[in-house]
Amino acid sequence: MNETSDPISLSAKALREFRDDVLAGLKKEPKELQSKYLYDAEGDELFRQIMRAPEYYLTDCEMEIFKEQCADMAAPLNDFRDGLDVIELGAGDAAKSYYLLQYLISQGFNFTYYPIDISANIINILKDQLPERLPGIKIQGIQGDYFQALKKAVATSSRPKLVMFLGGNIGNMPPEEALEFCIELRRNLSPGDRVLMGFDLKKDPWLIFNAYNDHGGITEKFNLNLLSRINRELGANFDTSLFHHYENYDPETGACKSYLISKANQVVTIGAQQISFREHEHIFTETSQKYTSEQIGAFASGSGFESLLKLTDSKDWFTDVIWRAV
Ligand code: AVI
Repeated sequence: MNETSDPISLSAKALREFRDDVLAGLKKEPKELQSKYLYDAEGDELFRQIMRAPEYYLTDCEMEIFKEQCADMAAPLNDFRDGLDVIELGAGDAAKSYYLLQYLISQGFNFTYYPIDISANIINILKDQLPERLPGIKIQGIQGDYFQALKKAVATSSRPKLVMFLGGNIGNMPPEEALEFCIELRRNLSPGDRVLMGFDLKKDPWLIFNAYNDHGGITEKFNLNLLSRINRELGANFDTSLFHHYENYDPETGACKSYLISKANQVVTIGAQQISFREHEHIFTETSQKYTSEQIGAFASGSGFESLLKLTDSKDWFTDVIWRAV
């Protein structure tokens, strides 16, 4: 989930798409904005701060799994010691995958690491810095959209693959879309290939509620930054002090949803268009879906994978699973 949208680097096509999506979403009833637009340069920085917030447990839990259970994680890859492509969708700074890559090197695996990210900047940083920290690593970064880049990676070699999708990013898709994503992932792989995916688990609803309502107000800033981004890039005039962040977790469905709420009746101008908001009207901005282990198993079987391994952190709050394409 790392999208760099520095206005200077944003192509005309991407800007047009952004404007069309924003206007279409704000003309809907109820209003919505797509969560992928939360991640411009400001949004990336705010998300880095969220990951350090004491209430946001996801990163620490998954980091613990990677720091302490790499040997278990690598066991289902043993058949591929002599040749493996490790592909990471949305690699970011590879802070967690670093531990697995280090372990694979220490165990003499012959592999190439293909980090995929929408941000060319992130790929360049990884290509420069990772070999300093992991001498001997073979790395081929690919900038682009997940599946478009995955196709490129798959086309470059016929070795077995491990595709990683970490951080609970799959939770930012509604469940039906997440299943579609797994089906599309399977379509791009061959029988025997492996997937390593991180899912946030259902738990005490207060823990989840607080993770998206941190006391420092970083999540609120992160959410409001979407309106500031629309101001910056689309010439809009949102007054962010007239909106507030609201999050709601439903323990029945596992849906954790973020909204921006209008504090007043108001009219906002976006370029030549005017959008009206009623007092208390909401804009849906993001879903962060939580799952049970049974639901995760159903994703695997429903998309053509067999579950091989399930690792959890010591609190049982987050899980990384390994699947095999059947
Ligand atoms: C990137 N993703 C997994 C985060 C999450 O937990 O859904 C995004 C986020 N939104 C608010 N806080 C964190």
